[in-house]
Amino acid sequence: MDEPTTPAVTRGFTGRRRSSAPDTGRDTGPALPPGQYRTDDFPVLSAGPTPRVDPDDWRFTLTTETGGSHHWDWNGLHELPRERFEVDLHCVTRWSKFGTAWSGYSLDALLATVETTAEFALVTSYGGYTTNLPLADLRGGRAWIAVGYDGEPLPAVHGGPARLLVPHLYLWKSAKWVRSITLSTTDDPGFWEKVGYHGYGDPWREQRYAL
Ligand SMILES: Nc1nc2c(c(=O)[nH]1)N[C@H]1C(S)=C(S)[C@@H](COP(=O)(O)O)O[C@H]1N2
Ligand SMILES: [Mo]
Repeated sequence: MDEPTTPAVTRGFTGRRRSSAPDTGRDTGPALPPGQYRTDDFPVLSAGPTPRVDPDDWRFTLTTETGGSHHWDWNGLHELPRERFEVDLHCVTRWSKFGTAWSGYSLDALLATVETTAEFALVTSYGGYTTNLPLADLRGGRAWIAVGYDGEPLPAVHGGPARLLVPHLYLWKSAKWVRSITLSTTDDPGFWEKVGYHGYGDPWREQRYAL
């Protein structure tokens, strides 16, 4: 799918300030979360082989705690309002990459289709990767199903055709090759969370591991 010339919403291109970043009183550039270093590369971190998902076969399912569900295929996803956004990425392995440019669909738009009082979300990928986070962190214009990176379709190694992107949390929460989100009243740990990664993963509070 080509990048649309007129995105429905454009945000985040104005500058350096990130909502979750502490105000350092400086305007000389972005602050690094504690323990991070800056890189201009875009490292690839995958726990297994890269699934190759044809957009024609791609399906995304949102399921609520009562079993209600909503499905999108590739065309259905692209009927939602496309957003372009620029965000900083913070990986728990300590690299941060500033000012990455994406396009995709706000989780707010997808979540608007279901009724839920659940507090937690479990995200599952093609290939079996999972990660958990509070549902609140998928709301408020802070999480997207990303399909474009740097003006191109998202490459498979970075999660194409579609990945979750929740940049205010460590990047392991941003499930590549996203397939489903299941809403739940219980907080069920995902792939890395089961082996000791933090349940929430706020880079500004350096929540790398559950102690
Ligand atoms: N499906 C899936 N998503 C995943 C991972 C994975 O192994 N499988 N790794 C996570 C981790 S630990 C990181 S740091 C980021 C890396 O994203 P990147 O390869 O685009 O840099 O993807 C996250 N999402
Ligand atoms: Mo990571």
